Amino acid sequence: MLYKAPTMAIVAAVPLQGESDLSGNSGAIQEFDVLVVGAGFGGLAMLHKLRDELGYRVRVIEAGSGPGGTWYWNRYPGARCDVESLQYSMSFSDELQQEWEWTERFAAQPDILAYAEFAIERLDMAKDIDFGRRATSAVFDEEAGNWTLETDTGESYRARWLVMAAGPLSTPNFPSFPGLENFKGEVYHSGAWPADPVSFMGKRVAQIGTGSSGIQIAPMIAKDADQLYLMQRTASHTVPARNRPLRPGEQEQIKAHYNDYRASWKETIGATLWSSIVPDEKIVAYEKSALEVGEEERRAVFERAWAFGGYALHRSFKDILSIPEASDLVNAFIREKIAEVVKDPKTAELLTPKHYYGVKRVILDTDYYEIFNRPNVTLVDVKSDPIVEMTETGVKTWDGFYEVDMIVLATGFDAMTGSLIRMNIRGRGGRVLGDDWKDGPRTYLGIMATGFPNMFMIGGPQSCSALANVITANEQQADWIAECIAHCDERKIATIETTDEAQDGWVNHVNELADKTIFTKGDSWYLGSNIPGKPRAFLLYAGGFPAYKQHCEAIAAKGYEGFVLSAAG
Ligand code: NA7
Repeated sequence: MLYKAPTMAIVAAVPLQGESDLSGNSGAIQEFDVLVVGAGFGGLAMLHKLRDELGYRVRVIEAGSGPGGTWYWNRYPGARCDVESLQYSMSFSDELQQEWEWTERFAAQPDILAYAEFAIERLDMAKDIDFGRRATSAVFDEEAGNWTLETDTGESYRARWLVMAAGPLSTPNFPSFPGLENFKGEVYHSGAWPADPVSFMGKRVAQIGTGSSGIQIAPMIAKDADQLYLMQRTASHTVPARNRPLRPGEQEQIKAHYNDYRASWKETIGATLWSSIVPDEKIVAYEKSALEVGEEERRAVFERAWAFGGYALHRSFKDILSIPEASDLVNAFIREKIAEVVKDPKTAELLTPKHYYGVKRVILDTDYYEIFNRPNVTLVDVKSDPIVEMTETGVKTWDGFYEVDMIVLATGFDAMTGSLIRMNIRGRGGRVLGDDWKDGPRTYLGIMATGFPNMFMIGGPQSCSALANVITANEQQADWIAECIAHCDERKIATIETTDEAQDGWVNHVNELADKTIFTKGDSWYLGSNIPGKPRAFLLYAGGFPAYKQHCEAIAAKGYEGFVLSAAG
């Protein structure tokens, strides 16, 4: 098996908690005020806020050889953001938001990566980021009240404050297919794609997985490969992105009033407007229920949303994502759309999602259904005919064998908790975060966990994170954390930690909110159900960005209610 990842650090090879060698490092310990794990957009926001606005000595530890997090690792062809470029951007520096030029409605991975690189250059951040080092352990010293962090390259760092910004979707899921190690061809994972170009030209490729990554990469493979066997377990909901170059004036309009626009986007549940480029409200009928209008009006709205692309369909009616009957109506519409494009009725039927619209992440695609009319693309239903093993030459299912030169795993991530659990994080009394979370994550605000003083999370479980515009959600948390640290330091507070009671209350609140949504009516990475053995628990805060922000602000305003602040000494 030839497996290639962007750097030598293969994510799947990170030891599980408790396995790392805590004794191996004899080098000098580097001291800082704050350590930040991860130089994705969360880590960059944290560095900026703490260093440039508050004057802290900060060091960011990053496994990749450059910034960008998700956009560093997910370099697969076709990777593109599903939030419009003008909204998926950092707000904390006016220079950045004015100087960077977006070119397309939805930015492609190379553009977003270039944007992250531009940001660290423009804001002189690289000098405070240690690239190419994966944090393997973080241990709290109760007596000293500080954290010691170690890396896979043998460095040790110490600081009173620790911020985990390791990314909600950063630990690739490598399903344990028997025999994969015997496969003689190339193997790639979408979430750890090599920096060097991968050619599909003239090859037979088996692609496993049809989530966001799989649906983006499949058309790119299909156009070059001799044969693509697309192995689908569950048909996803995917709608056309209708990506296009930004038109003259669109970017200028936003840039002229960026802060006002951002303020209005933050008022929405996902901190994202369904579109910022055509504020023509006639495209959607958001204030209406899909059930209260007649068939003709409903179809007209669906058709307009489909033609406009992006998440217009999400916003077509107010209850699309909350009422099963409304979801059924969208499903029926999508079924027709698939049947219009895909010529083979059996394939069209297989591609038709059977679950409620929105239970799993709805995907934005470019010409996905069209590939199934190509002679070199075969949809393989690995739900009814599951993968049994990989051999030296291909993929064996119960009923078939697919001889291939390359296997592409687009099998997703151990989301929200995977990266934190794999790090050896030890808090008070040596308690291990992974043990505390064995039945599902437990946090307060998704920002801190009981027993782990002075350790904050950005994009942690039970926060909005991936249910919102992630950059905006990250920035809100970075601001809150920075203010909390400054609050403690001004008052000579040595440690801040959450109480069991506050944490229990938050966990219950998060679960109650989730139970009211459609998200819990199926299986998805939102619930951890994509990873065998992972406890089923809703991993995100489903109350919307404005409510989450309000909670955070109210708690801070009440002197950090639910936290215990202990004075130095
Ligand atoms: P996803 O959305 O978790 O998709 C993973 C896909 O891989 C999905 O189709 C899975 O099928 C499939 N899968 C996973 N394990 C297997 C096995 N063992 N056999 C066959 N198929 C399998 O990950 P993505 O990377 O596409 O997207 C993740 C997020 O990134 C996305 O939501 C955006 O927020 C960005 P299943 O549906 O579980 O039956």
